[in-house]
Amino acid sequence: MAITKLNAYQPLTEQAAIALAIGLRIFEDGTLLTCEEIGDGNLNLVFRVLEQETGKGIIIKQALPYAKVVGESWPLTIERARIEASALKLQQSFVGDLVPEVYYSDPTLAITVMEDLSALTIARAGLIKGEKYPRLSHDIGTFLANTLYFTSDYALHPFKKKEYVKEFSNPELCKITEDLVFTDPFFNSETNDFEEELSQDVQNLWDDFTLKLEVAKLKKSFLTEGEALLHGDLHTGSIFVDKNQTKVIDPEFAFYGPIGFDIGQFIANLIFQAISKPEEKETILYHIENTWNVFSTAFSKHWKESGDAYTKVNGYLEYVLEKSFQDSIGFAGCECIRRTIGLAHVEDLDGIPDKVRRLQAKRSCLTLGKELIIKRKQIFSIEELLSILKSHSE
Ligand code: SR1
Ligand code: MG
Repeated sequence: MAITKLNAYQPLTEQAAIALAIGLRIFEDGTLLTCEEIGDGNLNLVFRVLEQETGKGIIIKQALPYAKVVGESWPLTIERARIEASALKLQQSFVGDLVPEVYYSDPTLAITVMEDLSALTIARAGLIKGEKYPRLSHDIGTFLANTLYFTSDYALHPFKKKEYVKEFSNPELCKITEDLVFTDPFFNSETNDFEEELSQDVQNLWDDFTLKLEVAKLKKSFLTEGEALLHGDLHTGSIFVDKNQTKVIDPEFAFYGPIGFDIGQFIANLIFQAISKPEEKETILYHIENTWNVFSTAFSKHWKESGDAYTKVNGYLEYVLEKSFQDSIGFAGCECIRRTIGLAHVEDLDGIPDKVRRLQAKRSCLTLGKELIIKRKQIFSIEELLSILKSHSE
């Protein structure tokens, strides 16, 4: 029986993924297909089905009913596959080919069948190798401006916006972020993971009540401010690139949240590069600056071309941009800290082979993260942010 006839969830095998591709008639009848499970993320199975004769491929991504990074002891809704497929389709309507094309999705099997991007590289891996991606910040700035503006109340009819808020209600995945980004790293939680040498630095963070109060405010914003449909996990591992194109993948954490969250996560993941690779610092700082400039220019353009009566009120756009900018800085600070001492680390830092340099880089992330969180409301321009970043990456 072809897997497409199944009406109950089961994890796919490589053979089942091939049967599914055949059932969907994506390839010519009778053609030789091979399949490999290539998932290296924290949560899902990812199958690449390849037509041997032509080299044409597709990706079948399947959500597992638990978090792969931890194991079956951490159950996790497969509903996230529906959210991911819906988010990709909606994002595509705003950003075109900055996201992969979705060919098919099935919420029961928790699968999304989509464009094979294997010819591209995951941005994090490429940046670690020292590759240059000239389009990266322009494309991500555009992705951010379009997806955030066109899913917000500034652009949508209020009924449509509320429909989307319901469709993208994503409590379990949000809870992961609430815990792993905003809570656990700031308390002595079991999920934390850091090198012993950092114990005193970490203890200092846990004892810092000024910091904790500011993180509490950022967490409140994440919990309560449904400004726009976020990607929800926009780190450099969620972006495929080469020199000519950029594709944002994996919006399984999508939900209605504060505009600054996606921007801040992307900036923080660039910061890991600036800190771990002094020789690339100028290029990375340029990407941070350009991301903000492209985002704010495109967002302003969309705002001026549409919007309700209030969007014409002098100073309102500037208020929204300033709030989003300062929120981004705070969220970037949280990401800097959680990727250093929390559950889910990044190779940019953990992969530094020399222990002294690695610890130094991690300490820079902690002090910078703290400064970004605490000082965010005193930073008014991208130039001021860059000068703080420069002082921490010397
Ligand atoms: C249990 S999931 C750990 C992390 O991986 C995802 O990509 C998110 O960033 C999450 O926080
Ligand atoms: Mg992911």
